[in-house]
Amino acid sequence: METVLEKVMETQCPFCSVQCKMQITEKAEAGRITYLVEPKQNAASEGRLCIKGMNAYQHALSGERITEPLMKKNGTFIPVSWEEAYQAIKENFSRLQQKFGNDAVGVYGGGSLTNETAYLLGKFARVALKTKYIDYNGRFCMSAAATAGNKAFGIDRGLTNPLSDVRQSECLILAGTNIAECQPTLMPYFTDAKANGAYIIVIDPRNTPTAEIADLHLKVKPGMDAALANGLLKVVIEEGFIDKSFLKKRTTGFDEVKAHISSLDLAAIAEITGVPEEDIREAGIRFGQAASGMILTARGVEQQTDGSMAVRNFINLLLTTGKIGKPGSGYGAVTGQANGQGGREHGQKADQLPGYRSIEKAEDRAYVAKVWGIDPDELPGKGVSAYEMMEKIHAREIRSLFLMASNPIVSNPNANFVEEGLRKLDFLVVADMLFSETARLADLILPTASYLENTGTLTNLEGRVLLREAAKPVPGLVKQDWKVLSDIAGLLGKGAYFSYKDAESIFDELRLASRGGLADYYGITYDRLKKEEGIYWPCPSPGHSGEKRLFESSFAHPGGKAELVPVPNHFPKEQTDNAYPLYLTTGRVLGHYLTGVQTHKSPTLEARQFESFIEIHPKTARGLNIQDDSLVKIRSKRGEIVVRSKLTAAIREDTVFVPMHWDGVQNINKLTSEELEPACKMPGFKVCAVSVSPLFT
Ligand SMILES: Nc1nc2c(c(=O)[nH]1)N[C@H]1C(S)=C(S)[C@@H](COP(=O)(O)OP(=O)(O)OC[C@H]3O[C@@H](n4cnc5c(=O)[nH]c(N)nc54)[C@H](O)[C@@H]3O)O[C@H]1N2
Ligand SMILES: Nc1nc2c(c(=O)[nH]1)N[C@H]1C(S)=C(S)[C@@H](COP(=O)(O)OP(=O)(O)OC[C@H]3O[C@@H](n4cnc5c(=O)[nH]c(N)nc54)[C@H](O)[C@@H]3O)O[C@H]1N2
Ligand code: SF4
Ligand SMILES: [Mo]
Repeated sequence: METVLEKVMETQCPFCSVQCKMQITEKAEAGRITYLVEPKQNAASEGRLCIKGMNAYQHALSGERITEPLMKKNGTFIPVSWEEAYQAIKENFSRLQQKFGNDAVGVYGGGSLTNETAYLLGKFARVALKTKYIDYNGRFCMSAAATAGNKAFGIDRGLTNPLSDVRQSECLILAGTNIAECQPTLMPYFTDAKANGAYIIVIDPRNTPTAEIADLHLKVKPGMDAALANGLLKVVIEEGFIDKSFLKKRTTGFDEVKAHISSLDLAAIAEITGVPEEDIREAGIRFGQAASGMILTARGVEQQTDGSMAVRNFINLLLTTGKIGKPGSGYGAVTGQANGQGGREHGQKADQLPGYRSIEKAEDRAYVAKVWGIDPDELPGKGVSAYEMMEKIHAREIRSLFLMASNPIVSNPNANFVEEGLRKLDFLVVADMLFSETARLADLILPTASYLENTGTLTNLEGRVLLREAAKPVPGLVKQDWKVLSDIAGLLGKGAYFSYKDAESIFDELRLASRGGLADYYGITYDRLKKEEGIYWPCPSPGHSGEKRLFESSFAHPGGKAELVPVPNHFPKEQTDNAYPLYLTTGRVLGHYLTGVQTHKSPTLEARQFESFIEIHPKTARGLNIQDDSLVKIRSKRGEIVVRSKLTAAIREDTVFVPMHWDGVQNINKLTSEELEPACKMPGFKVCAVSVSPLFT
């Protein structure tokens, strides 16, 4: 009888911010290998998995993994040893830094990295390379909400409440968040809330599967959320749903907001937002009346050239009605990537040191320099945001880039410009497990571990820190990200600062570096994480249980008060005209993840959706002579792409939607605009002006 070999892997999904736990069983039987994926009980996902999680083993175990270092020689990738790869890094970085200064080498990270790697990447840039240029893809993801949270509350944590609060909430506003496709395992929280009698308001230019559960859907014109929130505030204030004692005791700035709102006209807001006045009124009354309420925003509101202010206006609404810091009442920026939360706390951001410390504050620099064993004066200053780094690459100020866990040619706005810049680099190093469109441009590719092979912590959308242990050894010559960073630092003569024996030893240093900071991880240990179902930060001491619900008695600003601020009715700069008559908005579909590098390698997911598409209203399509299921050309001032049409009345007539998961001729970011939000430097991915025409006439 043939023996059946079984290998059981306990892990956590590598994709979105819920961080569902799962078990993958590999069975070798009769010459065939099969995989059984089962969800595992854990607090956020409550034992659910979505289709991406079910199939996440496919890319990690696929034959397309990069398993050895690859160096481009005469235009072709040739396998090389790690020694040769490292030597090339040392030579090129040293040569370019000697010639053009330390800042000639830039570092670019990502929100799928573990906390340990994200922390180490920041230290690697500042201590090993001594460059000020480091930023990461979270700039495109979380930066608007982060800026808003910091300014309004004095702290930025995705959800201010645990997810379980959703079920107790009487009114939920879901603004620019498509949870049903982007965090699918969270949907039962919302359907249960509805079953418990909650009133659900969805704000989105499209009827998404999330909008399906709404009692009221406000089909807003792209980019007009700040104005819509002003309308809601106007109703709330005029109808008297103001929590006066909360405003007085716990906030500042309401009088200015009230004066600003009284100067606005509701009918005009209805006109500019494209939402009927009676619907704005109904939404305001429902939210104002409810005894508890939560507002969740995601990229629909945030990826705008006024993203941080639009979020602040929704926070104004929460504060005005006193709906925060209580069971069933709070704010949530629905985080995106697996470690979208932790990845933004520990120093990958241009102006940031671990624990949300600031690279511009003397006491923060001194504290972190002490943990790192260096002189504070050796720490570089702040660099620039992700897209601004691409501009510096274009201008040849940055000559070499070390890229870990991102595919910027597809995910940056104005992608043609970004690609042009990256091609000019003297030396591009990409650390990845798979070939991305950007990796193909690299001079050197370093093969790194997938989630199955890399131990580390990730912080989910609630601010709950979870430990994901490696489930199998690395394939081929692959190394963990943290190991690669430590090795290179050693080669650059900084080994004494990077002598880690494992991920846990990095985490222990991160605990110290974050101690006393806003995102304080000091009390969290691997031992605790193995026993508990995840621990919320801030957790300042080993005996502390972690803060599930923030702001119960005070906000994080000195003085303890939250800040309201008047927000103008912002209009996106790029408006439609005769040449570009439609608004383009962009986003996601259930079965693919970000630039698709991983999910396109999954046959199951790929079979569900193997090409991109444009959602266009049938009436609009008719006017343009566009048939359903036909190829169309979409053009903006910056470029053009070709995708297939999908006629649907689910979208506004003046708007089209294209997902972001495809590269090359389907790369939507060839069309999007480089204009950045002034405060947080978020690009306005969610609106630009385009023309659409049939490819064949
Ligand atoms: N399946 C899947 N899940 C994912 C991801 C993925 O790629 N695929 N990515 C993960 C990541 S990193 C992130 S950041 C999150 C993103 O999660 P979401 O932000 O929920 O996803 P998006 O589809 O980008 O945008 C959400 C909605 O905003 C709407 N929208 C567009 N313009 C506007 C506007 O002007 N105003 C308003 N109110 N809404 C607008 C879109 O129609 C869309 O339905 O998802 C995470 N989960
Ligand atoms: N038009 C438009 N553009 C957008 C958005 C949008 O809504 N519209 N959304 C933006 C948002 S929210 C985001 S988050 C960005 C994301 O966009 P990107 O930063 O490009 O993210 P990914 O597509 O996930 O690319 C990640 C790469 O890292 C690799 N990788 C995954 N895990 C690891 C790891 O642990 N280590 C290493 N070394 N590599 C790893 C993957 O194989 C892949 O090649 O896109 C942004 N771009
Ligand atoms: S993609 Fe998100 S919701 Fe789906 S299984 Fe993975 S972590 Fe869970
Ligand atoms: Mo994201």
